[in-house]
Amino acid sequence: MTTSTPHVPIVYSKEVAAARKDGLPLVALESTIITHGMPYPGNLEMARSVEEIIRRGGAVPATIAVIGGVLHVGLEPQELEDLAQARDVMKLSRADLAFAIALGRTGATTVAATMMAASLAAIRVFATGGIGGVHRGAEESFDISADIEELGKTGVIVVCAGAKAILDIPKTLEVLETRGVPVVTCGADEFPAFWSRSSGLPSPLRLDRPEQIAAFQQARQALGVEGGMLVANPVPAAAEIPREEMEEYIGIALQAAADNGIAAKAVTPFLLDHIFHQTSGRSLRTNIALVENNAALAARIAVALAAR
Ligand code: PSU
Repeated sequence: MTTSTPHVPIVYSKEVAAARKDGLPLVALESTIITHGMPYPGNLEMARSVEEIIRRGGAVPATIAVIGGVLHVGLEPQELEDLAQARDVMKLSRADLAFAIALGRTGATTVAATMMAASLAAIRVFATGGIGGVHRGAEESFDISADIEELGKTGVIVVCAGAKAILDIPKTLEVLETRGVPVVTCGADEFPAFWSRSSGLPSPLRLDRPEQIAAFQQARQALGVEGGMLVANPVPAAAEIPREEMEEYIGIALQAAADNGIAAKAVTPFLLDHIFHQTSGRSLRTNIALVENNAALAARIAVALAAR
């Protein structure tokens, strides 16, 4: 009988393996946004352009997914293309990442599962669109994303455009605070609301330069503080959909979700898809613009961390 902890085999893409060897800054990317967050082919275009933006920023992209039970950190171009069109892909979080690995399944990683994989691969920065959080009506449904718990535990910087406005943002910020997760908005006093620059809520912290964010994270580690940091990066003004307008779409989508009995993991993809159809695709263009913006900032943070 062996008492040693078994290691999860990780398959690195050629590009990521070379970057690890050369000590280059890496930025993790999730795959649920590709498989459950956006329709094909917009999802593939987004995934490719985000990787390219990270390269242009002087870092190396590592898109994370489980393919046939194997944890991949960095996908080859064909793997990315296949995943963007795949059906019956699991949406993996902390509760079932190991399930997919053990049972040979294919699954996309959410923010929570991507943070776990990034941490295993010693990647310190991760770019996404918007984290999951406390859902509206959580006092009844108990629906709180596992992303929040993961941020409290795993030491990765997550760059997002705020919490998705479909959530209860004040409660999301409350729970993040309880879990000891710093919420830093870059370049604004207000915490952003994904499609909109404004949430009506002040950001707990503000920093305007990637070097400051890197210094803050390093100081947390020196203090022995566990867990990640949430960096909120408001969507570029040219691409935003104003908050009042979004609230209308969200109200209609939430009602449709209730009418159709949508629950648990299916809620967020359902709402995103409903809003995509209501806005005739405009919400998707905003979503892509904000992820690209986050990728650029994440690359700058990764470069700043590597220089310290
Ligand atoms: N950002 C996007 N689109 C998405 C997501 C993030 O622009 O679809 C995904 C992330 O994978 C995140 C998930 O972890 O939404 C949240 O799902 P839930 O609310 O079920 O925890």
